Amino acid sequence: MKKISIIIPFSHYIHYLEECLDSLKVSAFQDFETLLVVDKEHDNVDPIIKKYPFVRLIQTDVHGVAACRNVGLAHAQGEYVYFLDADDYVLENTLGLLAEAAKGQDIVYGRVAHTWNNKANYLEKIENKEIDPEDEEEKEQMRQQKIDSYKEKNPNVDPVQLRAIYYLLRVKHGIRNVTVLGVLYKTVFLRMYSFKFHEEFRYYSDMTFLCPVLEHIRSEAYVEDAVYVKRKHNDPINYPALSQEENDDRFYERIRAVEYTRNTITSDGIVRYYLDFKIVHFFTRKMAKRIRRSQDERWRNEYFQAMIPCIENCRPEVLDELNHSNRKLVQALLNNDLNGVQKEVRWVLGKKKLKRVFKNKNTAYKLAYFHRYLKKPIKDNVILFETFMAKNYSDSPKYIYEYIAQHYPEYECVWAINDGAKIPYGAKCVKRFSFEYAYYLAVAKYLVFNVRPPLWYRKREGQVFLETWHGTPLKRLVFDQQEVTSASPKYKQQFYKQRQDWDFLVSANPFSTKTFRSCFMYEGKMLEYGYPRNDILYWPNKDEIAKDLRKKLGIPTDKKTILYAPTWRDDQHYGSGQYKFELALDLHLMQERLSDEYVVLLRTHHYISDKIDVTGMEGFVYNLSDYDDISEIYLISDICITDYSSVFFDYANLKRPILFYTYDLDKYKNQLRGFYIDMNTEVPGPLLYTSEEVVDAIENIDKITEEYKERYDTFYSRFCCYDDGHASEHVAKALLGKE
Ligand code: C2G
Repeated sequence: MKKISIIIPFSHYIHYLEECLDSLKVSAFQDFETLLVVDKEHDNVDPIIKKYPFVRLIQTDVHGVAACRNVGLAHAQGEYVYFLDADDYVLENTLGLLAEAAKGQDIVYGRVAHTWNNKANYLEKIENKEIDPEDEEEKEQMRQQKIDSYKEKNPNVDPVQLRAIYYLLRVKHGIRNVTVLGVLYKTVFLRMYSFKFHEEFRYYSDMTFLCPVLEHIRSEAYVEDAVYVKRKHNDPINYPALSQEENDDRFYERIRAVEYTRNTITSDGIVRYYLDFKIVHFFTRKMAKRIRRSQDERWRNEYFQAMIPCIENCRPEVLDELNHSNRKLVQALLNNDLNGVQKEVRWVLGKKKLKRVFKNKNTAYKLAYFHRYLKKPIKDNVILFETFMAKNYSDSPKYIYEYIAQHYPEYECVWAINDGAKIPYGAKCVKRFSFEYAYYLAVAKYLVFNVRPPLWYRKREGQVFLETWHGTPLKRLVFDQQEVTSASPKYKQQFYKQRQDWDFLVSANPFSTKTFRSCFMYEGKMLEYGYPRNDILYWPNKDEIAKDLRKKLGIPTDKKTILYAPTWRDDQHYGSGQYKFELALDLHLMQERLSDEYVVLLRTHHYISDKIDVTGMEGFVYNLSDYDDISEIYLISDICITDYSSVFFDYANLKRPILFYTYDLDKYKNQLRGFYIDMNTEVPGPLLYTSEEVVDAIENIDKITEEYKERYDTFYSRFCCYDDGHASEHVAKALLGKE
């Protein structure tokens, strides 16, 4: 007999299954059987399953997690049963730690950790202390204090049950967090009472199994380090986990599952007390807010009515222990007083908002946005522009603006800009996250952004949003990214919502059009005119502009210039939007071998907060990282070195040599992002891996230009085919409906 039967219900998302089974394959403890119970509506598992001969495949004609788990229970032959979901994984020591502690107790449980990451990145985060074991200790202590205080007040309660309830019913969390995961259940104990999941429930079946189990346990053990890793899906749009699925039945199912579970446990036991506690808190913490705020009327009608009997059936002490405001809420519900509930929520939320404003006065503009500015009429002749979160005056919005300012002066243009840069043609400047900014976000008819607006922006009916984006995609983006190593884990979800606001998206070439459709899941209007920011590269006076700029920046006229413009690295950051950059290019070597003929123009990405130290190299290295517009810098660059930045798609318009310094290609490609095109065969220049190779290439630039000529030409016709110096004009006309 094996020590553990692992039951994995499987239905969809085959791409997660492999990591789940891999985690079992490499587990230090191997005394287990794996039952993969396959739902009747499953994805085809055959291609994967061959790689894991230890898996016992059980094909069923049942549907749903609950039913598959029940099938697994019937087949389990191990001393203990452990449920593992096909999109989750365990750590190497998890099963061993649990098995070691399992000495005949009814249940043995560990911790359930939630993450957005795959296993490699999760482990890296632990190693880098981004997941802090001290936080866990603190949580653990708080839990223990709660348990102790409950015990003091209720000396008759069984401490075995109490601790298990705290951990497994997850008393501090919402009702959807009740989980059977992370626990060894003794098989004979389960069979003695015939515990089963109620198969009618899609979302809340865990509580139908767990509550009766908790009611009957007589012995237990807890192993804090036995971690079950629950993966939150970073793409709830295409691959939602059950907990992320939005479904009309969800509300009623929650109530039905609570009522059903109540009937399977004793009415005056502690499990019942906490079950009632959870449903009451669902009402006070979540539902009451929805009753006030939701666009969906059902919260104020059907759902409100359905909740009344459910709360009426709660144990009285649960209601007695509520604080004043929550008691008022519940009382209003029980009196069928919808207005009373709404009034109380308004009062509580209002207080919270005020507190927040007092604590952080900087957010007051948001209140003004929602409560005043959104009520003002939209101004038909106002256009708000923003580039790179108001960090500079550049990129496509700059060129669109200049075209509009010259040709349609009747429009009032406003720029969001933080450092008070001088904007030509007299545009009004506002600081991002100020009252004025919030005002123009609300009343401007037209908005032109090259990244996304703040998350709190609400597009109004009548507003026209032009998203220019900021580069032809080389790195995989949004929905084409498997892991989101940087940004918020909710990135995909937020993106999905925000891109619904776009009326126009600018595309620089057919490749971008195709890729943007997939990576942004964008179906709206695409403006396929080239990049407005590249117009300058075709202007007839571009040589004069270059000459003036060289003079302005003090770059010697007798030297050629090498632009080094690398991108940022998703995994190297200090905090949100603040990235580290360690210069891997040996500028001293370049100075030694190239300074007779060249100077270097260094340009870091706007995300990089590190200032590269170039002391000692004055006169050879010019740090132009703070210069607003890279398009102007292209004009004064004779050679461009980049890595995975989209700069080369734009620079190629000049048909000047491009080198790729790709010292961390494997990591970038395989771990961080992945690419849309083959760096080895499709980019218009050589991949170089050391500073020596870069310097050699520059010394032999004519030879390299010759060598890559054919590839460059192919690249140019594929990616620079729309740019002709008139993109701003076309885009501006499309935006303003002047075509
Ligand atoms: N950029 C710059 N200096 C750099 C790198 C980039 O000024 N050293 C500017 C260029 O205009 C570039 C844009 O920022 O085209 C975007 O930078 P990327 O390095 O390509 O990176 P990212 O901001 O992640 O955008 O589809 C494009 C992608 O979204 C990439």
